[in-house]
Amino acid sequence: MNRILSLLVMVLLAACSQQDDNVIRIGAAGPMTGDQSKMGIDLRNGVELAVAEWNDKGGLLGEKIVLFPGDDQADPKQAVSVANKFVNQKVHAVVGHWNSNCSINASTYYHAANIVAISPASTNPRLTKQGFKNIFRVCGTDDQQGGVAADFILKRLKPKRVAVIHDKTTYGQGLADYFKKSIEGKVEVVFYDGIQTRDPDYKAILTAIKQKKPEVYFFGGVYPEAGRLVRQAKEVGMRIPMITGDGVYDPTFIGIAGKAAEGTYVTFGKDPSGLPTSKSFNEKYTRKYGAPGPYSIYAYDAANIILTAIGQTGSTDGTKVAEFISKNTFHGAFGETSFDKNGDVSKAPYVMWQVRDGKFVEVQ
Ligand code: ABU
Repeated sequence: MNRILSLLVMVLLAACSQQDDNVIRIGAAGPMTGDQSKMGIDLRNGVELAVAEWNDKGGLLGEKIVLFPGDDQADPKQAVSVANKFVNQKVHAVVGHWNSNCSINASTYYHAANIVAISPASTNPRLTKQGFKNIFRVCGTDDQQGGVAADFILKRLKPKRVAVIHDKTTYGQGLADYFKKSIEGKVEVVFYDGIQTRDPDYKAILTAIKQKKPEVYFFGGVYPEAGRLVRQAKEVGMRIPMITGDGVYDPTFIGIAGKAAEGTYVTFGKDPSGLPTSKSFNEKYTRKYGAPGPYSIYAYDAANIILTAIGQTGSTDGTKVAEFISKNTFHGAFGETSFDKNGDVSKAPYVMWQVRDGKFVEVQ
């Protein structure tokens, strides 16, 4: 009897794990849980909307498109588990990941399995410098935004003394280092150090920064830490602005920091909401999920690029899809996108934003 029961369980498990081969499988990977989950959910929603639109029009190559979400928890080790899961699930292409260290780790597995992956948000230059023809991104890179931040403070704020801190991640430290390289020799860098992510108390390092009397401090990192930093900077009596990067551009940062967020400078792309091409995306996204997050539109365009490439090549073969993506120009909600030989976007104009009256306002 026990043997029959075991056999029955095995048959049931096999049936459950069987892959439906008559669908197009698109992965959406990012931090769906944890303190950066807002970004992963924004990303997944953008992909889900694109997939729903294609399915409403009849699917692709006569097949339905199915979304496979993957939660990497903003953890590069977890990103490898997600990548392995996608390989086992025979996912055809991936939109993701959000964090640069997750994208870089996972890209080795996508490359080995010939799966096309487009990151909507990972900005560390290393991602596309590995020689992987199947790896792309639709955002800019940290050497570009670090340079824009440096240029802005040199021309507009004109400080003599600057402090630089980072969260010790591939993204945060990389961005801080690009910024530092761009200002060195022009202003004095009076403080440089890393913080621990998820640490609730940054007052010791902020007090050490204050003692060095900088006129501005740069932070390479993401919005949960940035929110606590500016809030606690006020508490230790610092009255100088933070300058930071795209990982902080979200209303959640202002929610965490409260009034202390006022005056913070953030580099990010231009606001796409006024573009005629983004109108339909904005309306549909808002109806379904509420206001789009900063990277929702990037994820939506990335998914449409992949689905267009599959449709136009008539194939889910990674090599054919990657080749089509690298050779063509795509017209998405954000406008025109084309890629250089590394898989980076040809145009990525960063601008400077500042928190004013509880909102991000473009100041450059
Ligand atoms: N670029 C936004 C933050 C995510 C990352 O690149 O790690």
